[in-house]
This record gives sequence, C-alpha cells and structure tokens, in this order.
Amino acid sequence: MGKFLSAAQIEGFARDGFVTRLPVLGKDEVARLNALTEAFEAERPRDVAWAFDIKANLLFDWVYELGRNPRLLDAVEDLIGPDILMTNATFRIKNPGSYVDYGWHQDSARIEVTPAFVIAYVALSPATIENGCLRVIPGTHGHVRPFSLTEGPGQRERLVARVIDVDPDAAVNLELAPGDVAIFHGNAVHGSAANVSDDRRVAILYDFTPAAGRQNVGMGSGQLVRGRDLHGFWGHEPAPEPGLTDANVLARRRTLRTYHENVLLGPRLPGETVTFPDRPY
Ligand SMILES: O=C(O)CCC(=O)C(=O)O
Repeated sequence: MGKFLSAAQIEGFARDGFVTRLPVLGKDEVARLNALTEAFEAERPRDVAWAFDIKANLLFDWVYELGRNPRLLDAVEDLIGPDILMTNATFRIKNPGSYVDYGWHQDSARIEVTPAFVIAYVALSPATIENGCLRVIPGTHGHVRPFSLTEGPGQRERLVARVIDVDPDAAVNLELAPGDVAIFHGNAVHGSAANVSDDRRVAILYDFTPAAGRQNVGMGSGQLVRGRDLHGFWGHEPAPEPGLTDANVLARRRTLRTYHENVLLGPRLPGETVTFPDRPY
C-alpha cells in the first residue's frame, strides 16, 4: 500500500506501465480549472497556442499549483519516490471535430531518463473513445523502441518520434471522468485519435521526474515539487507569479533556451536550430 495507490495498482503500473481512474479532483475544482482555462482562451485568444504548450507550469500559477496537488503527488510518489521535479505541463485540448491525433510514441524516445519520469494525464472533461481519449499499449515501457522523426500535430516546428512497429490491437483506451488522473511511464507506447464527438476533451499533462533520474544526453530542468534534490542532475526552475507576467514569460524562455536538450525537445540534430513556442510580440 502506498500513500495513495494500492499495492495492486503499484504492481499493475510495474507490469503494464500505467495506472488509471485515480479520483484526484472534486467537481468544484474541475469547474474552477475549466473556468480559468476558458477565461484565458476568451481574453487572450492569440496567446493560447504558445502559452498552453511546453512548460505551461512556468507561465500559470494555477497550473503549477494543480501539479502540486497533494493527492496527485502522493500517487506520483508511490511510483517514482519522494524526490520529485515537475519537468513539464502541457494543455491537451481537442475541440469537437478536432483532427489532432497523436501517433504511437514514447515520451522518452529522444532523450531517455533513468529511472524514468512519469506522465500524469489530468482530465478536466470526460475522456472517451469518441473524443479521442489516451490509448496506451500495456507492457511496452521496458525500453525505447525504434522510431522515426516526424512533424508534431499542430507543431510544425517540432520533430516528434513515432514508434515504427506497433500492435494497435493491444491498446487500452483510458476513458476517464472529469477530475480523474491516469499516470503512465515515460517509456510507455501511447497515442490518441481525433475527436469525432460533439464534446470538448480537456486535459493537462504533467511530467514528473525523480530527482535521481539521469538523462542520457544533455541536461533538463524542473520545479522541485516534493522532497529534496541531492543529485544536481537537473536545473531548478522558479515557481510562476500570479498572472501571465513578463517575468513568467522570460523565465520560461530562459529555461527553454538554457535547457534545450531536455525531455521535451530532444537533442539537436546536426545543423538543427531549436525552436519552441513563445510569445510572438
Ligand atoms: O493528449 C493526448 O491524448 C496525448 C498527448 C501526448 O501523447 C503527448 O503530448 O505526448
């Protein structure tokens, strides 16, 4: 028995590479987070594409605070231990009819971290087969598989890794209720399909990395959200101020420039210039 997860859930994660349907947020909290998301979309439409992308935990204090939710961190601690860095938070929103799909991939493909990080999918809406829920192939988290590099969905400037040999029939659909969380291993092969429903699918995905995790290339960074970092393998990022302030934007920009070889962007290819979504003005 862990702090949040049962022994069976911890065993299931070790075997399958994911654990799902963890009730973390109450209805009121989900409503509050959706209201904050929608208010930003309504008030700052031209900022949504870059600000809801990589490391939104450096831009929005409420995204950072959600990632520090004690129930969420208890579940993460049960899987990766007590010294935890939040190394990313990304909105993953599929509006009704959105064609965005995520091909089969492993988040650790371009840079491996050992021991591995985990990804928490925090559902702020129902996640269903029709609206393009997360799909994971159980038992694929043992090692990084051969992949090809291709343009990311809606992110032409970024190359993403797609696993070459996959058995999609083995995939499990992670259907979730709002407020539920699914956590999967950084090596787990996963993807998700387009939203063919009339409902919006809203999620924030967090990467949590053990402070003892070593990258096989370059250096990453994160916010220490629990425990201590006695290793020095990761740079430390600041907590954001309330509001989308210049200080937050600059801190994120500095971080992405300084730690370009991180779990998010992968190592530079020969001659490649690293780009990332940023405020265009
Ligand atoms: O939101 C999803 O359905 C999957 C997103 C994903 O796999 C990713 O961002 O790497």
